[in-house]
Amino acid sequence: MLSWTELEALTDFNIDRVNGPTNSQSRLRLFGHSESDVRVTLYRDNHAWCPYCQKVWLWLEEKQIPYRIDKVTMFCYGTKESWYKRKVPSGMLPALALDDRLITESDDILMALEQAFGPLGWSMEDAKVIPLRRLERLLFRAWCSWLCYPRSSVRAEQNNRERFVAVVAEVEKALASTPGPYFLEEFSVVEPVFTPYVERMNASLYYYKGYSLREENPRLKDWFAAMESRPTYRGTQSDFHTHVHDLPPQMGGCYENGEPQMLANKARVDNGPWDGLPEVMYPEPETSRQEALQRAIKHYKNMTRVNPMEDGAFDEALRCALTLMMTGEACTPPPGSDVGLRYLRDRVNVPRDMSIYAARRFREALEATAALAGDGQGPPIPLQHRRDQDPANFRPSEMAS
Ligand SMILES: N[C@@H](CCC(=O)N[C@@H](CS)C(=O)NCC(=O)O)C(=O)O
Repeated sequence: MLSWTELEALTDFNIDRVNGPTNSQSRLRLFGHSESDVRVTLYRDNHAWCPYCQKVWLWLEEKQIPYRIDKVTMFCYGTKESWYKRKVPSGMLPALALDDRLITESDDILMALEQAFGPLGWSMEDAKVIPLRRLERLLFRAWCSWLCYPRSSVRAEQNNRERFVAVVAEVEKALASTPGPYFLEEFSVVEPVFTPYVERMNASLYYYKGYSLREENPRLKDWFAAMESRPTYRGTQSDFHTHVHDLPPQMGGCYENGEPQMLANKARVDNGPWDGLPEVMYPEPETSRQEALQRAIKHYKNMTRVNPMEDGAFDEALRCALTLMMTGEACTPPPGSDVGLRYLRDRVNVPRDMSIYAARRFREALEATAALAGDGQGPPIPLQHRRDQDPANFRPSEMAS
């Protein structure tokens, strides 16, 4: 098992958070401008999970508007910051400060940004965009009706599925009406409008219903591929594991249908193998392992503190997993590591902690090392809240730079 110093020598992963590719750790984005050009502050959740925040985030990144990011705790993760409640008494996210104006409601935010910086392709209020915004809400409601209510009967489950699939057919038709992969002739504001929930639908229906939105619908498949060709989207993109375990407290519950395909999908998202899941299809970057290692080194003290395993033993177990990830050499971790390592495997969050492929390699190494210790699982992921992920416990450690 390698020491922390030896592990540190195996990664030089580093990105320019201010001017480089879209990433969830930035606090300031300049796109080559100077700091005095910044007119915008985006208030978004610590977890880079809030869908309405992702919509505004993508828009700002696509338009390359210089902005600051202030991160706020969502209610189900911990205590809302009092400075934020003074600004936005409801505590709702996102909010955006534009010069001296504070704006809430993601649609109003996008419209204010359009006024200040011009539209992203077409305006939110363009006659082409309005029906597509309506279609997105229709799809959202059909998804909620299927996912978020316990099934009363096999027939009711079937009806909900059919209603959702019928709205998806409308989405396929809209995508087919232009020659390219996007909703309008070119990438536009319609993509940030659809992206957050289509991404969450793809994950949650695969896991809770055994339905693969991305694989069963050719136009959406092309649309996802086109989105994944953009570094902006890649930087905001989450994975199935993160979404399916973040959604239940946010949505007031997600209900499994218990069908064989659903059960197989669920086992795969939770325990692997993760390669090949229809959550990502662009080729893996060469730096994925280095990225995972760099993030683990930065945060291992906090990870150790919150882990149910005893600190010294967890430190060793984690180094075993990281050694495996970097060198391919398996090393047997201390007894009890199955629980400690699987606790962490279940709490790697994308894109908050690292990007999608880095998380895959990290989870894979955690699982393979845990399996050498036994088949014990960590404490279950809570369904009513996610205070196991309270950002107050993850303030940068002394190691952090
Ligand atoms: N209609 C609002 C919806 C925003 C919303 O529902 N935000 C949720 C997060 S997705 C929120 O801030 N909830 C409070 C919290 O979780 O702390 C918008 O479009 O901005």
